Amino acid sequence: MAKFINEVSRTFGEYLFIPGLTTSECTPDNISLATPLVKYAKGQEPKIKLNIPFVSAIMQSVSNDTLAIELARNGGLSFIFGSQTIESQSEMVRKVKKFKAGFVTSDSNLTPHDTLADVLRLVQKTGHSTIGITADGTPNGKLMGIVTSRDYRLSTDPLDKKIEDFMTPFERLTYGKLGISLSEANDIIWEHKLNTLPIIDEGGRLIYFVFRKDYDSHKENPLELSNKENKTLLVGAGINTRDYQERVPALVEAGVDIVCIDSSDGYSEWQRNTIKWVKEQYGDRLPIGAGNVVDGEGFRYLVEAGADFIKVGIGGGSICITREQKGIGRGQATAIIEVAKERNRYYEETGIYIPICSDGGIVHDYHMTLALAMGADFLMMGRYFARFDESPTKKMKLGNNIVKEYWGEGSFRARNWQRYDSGGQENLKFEEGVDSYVPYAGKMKDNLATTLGKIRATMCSCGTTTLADLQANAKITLVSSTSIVEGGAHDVILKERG
Ligand code: RVP
Repeated sequence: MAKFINEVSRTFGEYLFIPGLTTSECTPDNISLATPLVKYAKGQEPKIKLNIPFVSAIMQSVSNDTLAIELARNGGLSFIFGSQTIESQSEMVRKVKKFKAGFVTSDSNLTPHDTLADVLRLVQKTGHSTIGITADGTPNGKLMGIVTSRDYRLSTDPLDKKIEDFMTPFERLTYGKLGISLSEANDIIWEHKLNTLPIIDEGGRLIYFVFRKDYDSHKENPLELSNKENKTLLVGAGINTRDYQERVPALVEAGVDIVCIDSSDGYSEWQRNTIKWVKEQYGDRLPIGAGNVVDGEGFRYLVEAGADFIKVGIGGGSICITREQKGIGRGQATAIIEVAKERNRYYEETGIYIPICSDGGIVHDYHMTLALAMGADFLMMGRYFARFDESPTKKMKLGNNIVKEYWGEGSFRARNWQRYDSGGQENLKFEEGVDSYVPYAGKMKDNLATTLGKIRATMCSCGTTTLADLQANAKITLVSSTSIVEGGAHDVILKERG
């Protein structure tokens, strides 16, 4: 007979916190949101820790290189989506690893033989007024000169004037050599009253520009998640259980710091085989996350196969219709609570702590704090990040609202059949996700400041200053549906905002 679990499976909206004693130490500045990303033995430090407990979803509409750079600069980590070719995914990883705060690859380039008309066209297209003039017109070609708006006069110069006749030529340029630090570059900028400093390699090729205005932004990111030795930002990548033997080596070559198997249902022999192969090839040098699971049994299976963290959640994602289509899943809060129980048992038995990641289903910011208190070490979010400037999708007007596109990996649009693979033929037979819009929300940094501010405020109310403390001491209560109504504004007539 089938096994029945009679306990109702619940989600975050059904719970609230009850305050603990807020001591004088519980102030927002004293709160640390640092959290382990990978497993570690009792008494030791995890090899990678996040500075904020957020990772971005392994999705086409969320995690590209632009979002990954911004999230790492703010203390979290992205897993670059795997439903693309090995080459393009590796290229995205490479871009994140190459990113150096304040050092920008030139996106506007021409050759000395192009004309003023070409300059105007390019300025119009990119909105950038500094143009790198290289021998072959590529961003990293041999540097021949620079053109800025100060080099031409539209009222007198003919449009067919050759760039070589008005650019600031290489001989008259001040430049920096590849390898100099940002503060050294900035000293040169100030000393020579420059707006832009080109950085060249020993072959005279243009590698970066440093712009005067970029310097301060570097100082604004105290939580940046980077490799302390080589100063690169950390980045992860999604993989599947089909082409991992080709994909993983290419990602490693590109510099990836961690991979994660991306699947809606991770309790499978395919995942075990993938984890084992990665561990045989790379040992501890390449951590690997696995999932998704929703109970202790699935958790233990993947942990025993060697996974470094476990991702939890089936069917709770905002764009996900897996529960409707296949009838599998579990309320996200119950899934986290159950897996966390097994994780704690495993820790008592072995002395190995396995971080768990709550994936999907976050609606309000306090749901994040609940997930963390229920035992998640960090959260994976799609919808939350898709709303920001840095996500890869189109921003558009829909009626009176500004929105961004957001689609599931199981939609026909993404066609990520590997994520929903049940073995056998390689195709997507039915959709498990939808194509949608989300309200546009602006810059990631501003939104993170508000969200993290709320998490810190809740932690202060709970009388806790670390996430481990929150997991151990939070008091959480179930609420009735009537009290949920009471939680919002009620019995008043709301005034229109703004
Ligand atoms: P959310 O943050 O609620 O938007 O959920 C994001 C999560 O949803 C992803 O990390 C992934 O686990 C899941 N997902 C992605 N695509 C689909 C789908 O098409 N069903 N689901």
